[in-house]
Amino acid sequence: MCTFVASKIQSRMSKRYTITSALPYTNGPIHIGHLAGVYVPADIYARYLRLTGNDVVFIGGSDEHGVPITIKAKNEGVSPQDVVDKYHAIIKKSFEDFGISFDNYSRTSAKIHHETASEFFKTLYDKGEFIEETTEQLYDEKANQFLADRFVTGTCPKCGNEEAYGDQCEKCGTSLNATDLINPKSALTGNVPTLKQTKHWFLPLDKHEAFLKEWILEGHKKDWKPNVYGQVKSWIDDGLRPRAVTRDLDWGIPVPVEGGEGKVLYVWFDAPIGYISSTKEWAEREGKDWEPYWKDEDTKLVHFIGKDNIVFHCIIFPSMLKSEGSYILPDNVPANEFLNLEGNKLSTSKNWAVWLPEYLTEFPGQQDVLRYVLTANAPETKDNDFTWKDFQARNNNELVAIFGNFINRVVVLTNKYYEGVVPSASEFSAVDSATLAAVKAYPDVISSSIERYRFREAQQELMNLARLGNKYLADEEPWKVVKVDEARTQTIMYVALQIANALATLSEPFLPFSSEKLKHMLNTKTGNNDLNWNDVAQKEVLLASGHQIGKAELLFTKIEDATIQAQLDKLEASKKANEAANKAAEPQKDTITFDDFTKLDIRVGTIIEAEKMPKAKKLLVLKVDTGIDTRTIVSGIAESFTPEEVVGKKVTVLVNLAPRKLRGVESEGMILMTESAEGKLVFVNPDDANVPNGLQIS
Ligand code: B3M
Ligand code: ZN
Repeated sequence: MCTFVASKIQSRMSKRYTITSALPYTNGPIHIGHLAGVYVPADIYARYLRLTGNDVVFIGGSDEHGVPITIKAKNEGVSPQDVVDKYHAIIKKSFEDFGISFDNYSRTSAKIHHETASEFFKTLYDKGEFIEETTEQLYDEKANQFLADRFVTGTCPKCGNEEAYGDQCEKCGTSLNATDLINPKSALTGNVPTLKQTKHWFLPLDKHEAFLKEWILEGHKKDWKPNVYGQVKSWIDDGLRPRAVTRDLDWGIPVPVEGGEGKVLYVWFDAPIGYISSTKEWAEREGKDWEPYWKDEDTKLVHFIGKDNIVFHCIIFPSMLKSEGSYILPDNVPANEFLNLEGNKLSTSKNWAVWLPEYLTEFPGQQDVLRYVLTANAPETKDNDFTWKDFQARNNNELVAIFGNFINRVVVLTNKYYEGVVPSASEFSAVDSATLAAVKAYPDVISSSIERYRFREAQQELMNLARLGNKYLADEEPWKVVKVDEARTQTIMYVALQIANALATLSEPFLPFSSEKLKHMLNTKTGNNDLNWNDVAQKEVLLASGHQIGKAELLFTKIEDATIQAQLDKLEASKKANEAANKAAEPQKDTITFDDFTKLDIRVGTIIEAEKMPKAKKLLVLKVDTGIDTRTIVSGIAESFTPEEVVGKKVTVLVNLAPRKLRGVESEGMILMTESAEGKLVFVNPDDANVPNGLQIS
């Protein structure tokens, strides 16, 4: 195995890589699904490639155009620019906080992007790569504008859902054209839209079919992930059609050609060009040339995305690049499937998510734990589930018990026995030699997984190295040997310290914060002991005898049950709130006249006594001070309140309801109640206000 390893490393030459990760829409913060599907794997890949000496640019940025952003702005009564400014800052900070090591994080509202995307469109236009077509689109006469897909709602022609959107029915999943909707309505004004002619530019994907077939279906059958390849194949097999790349909207990049007034580039036309503009921005800042990163055939271009973006990155963007003519095409598009949370789909609108800013306040300093769990459970080949119990178990049983425990023992014992100075080894036993040889094999084992985009497998191998260290110490028991054999103890500690420093380097792509901490503990940031990836396999000595290490700090800390329960409770509350919000409201009753209303005599009162009605589960017998008298009211609230809980409560009472007997007790009025989100009865009451009893409610 070892000879194979060495030869493989020598043959791996330094290369230029352009790594992109999907530009998140800037209409909300990001959550664990984004991190697991796109940004953590992309970051592992980028960090690994830098550590192995490659020329890497890792590109990110915010996607600030598109209809959802304009809708959010409208709902909040602010401008789209306000919306994107707010979330761009939040998202950018989350990425920094979680160690996503972008070389540049840009935004599509940046000038350089507007220029780049405009120019790109212009080039394709001048080359005659578009077809122009005038079609009839829905138009809102009142708002004076064409209605983009999301601005139209109506009845789905497939399933009858009355709230389908112009691009999709969320009930049955059918993808629609706005003109397919029955009884369409403008989401802007509620008006019935009219049809009006409008001209748009289309990218004739059908013309690129042959090239796409050859490039992907034949060229990448083996190296692209089956989920990606399969989706692309089914799109191509279905037959590709021209796709509009402009929209009638006022938020976006203006169409830069004659007849384009009042129109903007389709968000999916401009967004991927954002990768190019972000690269340009980076190159300008760094004094580099951006072009080799996008135009040199030797550059490897890799797009990290979620599965909902596959068609855009594998069919549409490559067709754009190919039409332009001077760009390279992606070498791979390792799209992931989706991450679920506690068995349910992550959802922004249902607040079913773990938001990164919130995680960080609740688990300060524990970014690596989340990175670790998301990689261990990455939805690489199928949708996967994040559960808080698994989060806790992986932290406590793996990071704390294996990795952390090994490092802690090594550092503590080195300080205890040798005042922190790495001892020298005398003779290696067979176990020592085998252990050191095994350590040197890890860089290549992990590389091979990373290079095939198998990040969970790669991280498992990293943990196997920590396991190896843990087992070595447990088997060799230096804490016992130290009593009888000084030289042997030194050798054991020397070997263990070599493993610790290998871990400090090899963990960097996965656990960057812990790697940094470990390097600090081992005091390898300066001098000769900070290893790169290949050093671990190639250097004879990984941590030199005589080197002074630092003091022990905890790398990971145990997460208690109560902490996990608090997270579960939070999700439970989201679920309840959703159920309440989704509960269909009762239809309105028949209208009443004002005279009808004034017949009701509703007063403020206080419950002064309460007891259970014998043999009735639901009933309490109450004495209520109504301000005009004290009367008996029988109320069906015993399943929501104990008698003790209600005594002293202010309530609203309908006092002129005809008395009626319940279980032999005459009830002289009714207490007004409603239901909480959890289905518990609650008083409709002036509880907090200091209102005198008897006050009329009118
Ligand atoms: N903003 C969709 C998304 O966030 C879109 C990605 C653009 S990548 C060029 O899933
Ligand atoms: Zn439908």
